[in-house]
Amino acid sequence: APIGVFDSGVGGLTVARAILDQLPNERILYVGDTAHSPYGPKPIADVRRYALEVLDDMVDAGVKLLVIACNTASAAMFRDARERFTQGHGIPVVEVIQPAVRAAVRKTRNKRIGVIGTEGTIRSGAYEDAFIADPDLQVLTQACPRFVEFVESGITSGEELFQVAEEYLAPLKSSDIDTLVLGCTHYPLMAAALQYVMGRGVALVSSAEETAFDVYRVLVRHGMLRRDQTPPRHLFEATGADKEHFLRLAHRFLGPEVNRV
Ligand code: DGN
Repeated sequence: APIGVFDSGVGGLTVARAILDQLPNERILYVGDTAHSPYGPKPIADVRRYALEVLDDMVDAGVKLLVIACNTASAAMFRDARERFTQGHGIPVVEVIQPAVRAAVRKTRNKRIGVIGTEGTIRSGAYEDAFIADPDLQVLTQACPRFVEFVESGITSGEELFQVAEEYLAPLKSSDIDTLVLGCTHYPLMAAALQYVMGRGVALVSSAEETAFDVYRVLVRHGMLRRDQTPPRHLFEATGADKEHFLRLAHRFLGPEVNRV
């Protein structure tokens, strides 16, 4: 059975990419809810409803594990997904917030951590909640809504992006954070620009990479690693009508593995 990787659109392909790199023997069924993307600016209740509907379909399609590869969806409905699919069907659910938070806690030295994400993610307070175990931590959050547009139009460097990034990140820079969580699927694609603006002294945490480590851990724990050594086949699907657009963007996020939508 494949690993089900779910996102609001193409962004979760950065998570799929990390899973393909770290677990090259696993099969992936990817579904991007392009019919309803972007999730970032939408009310949390709507995001929860859309996401649960797609996850229901993925469970019907027979996935062995669900990965909520979208920060906004994770913030909106991770607990609902656990209740519905893990308790209800015995299917483990991995999301993107907690793996990144654990990595940030390991990395920070001065206990000042920044988190950037969509409006929905930041407004939900999900990151602050996830960091709460250590009361000494100072968590500074910043919504960066325009980054998604930039990345989806292929702009991941250059003067205009640089200026917007300077503006968004100014409060985090002046608060002396030493660790920055990239709390949105699109941000790993502009990591160089973010690293440049923040300076090399700030450690970036990619939730994509950390989530892939978590997928491995959960597969091992449940005895679910794929044993078949034949090359795995993947499937990449989108709920929206414009499959061409999805495919074009998907190649940018994932590379040549996107073979069918
Ligand atoms: N996938 C979304 C996230 O990680 O928050 C970003 C895209 C969006 O829906 N705005």
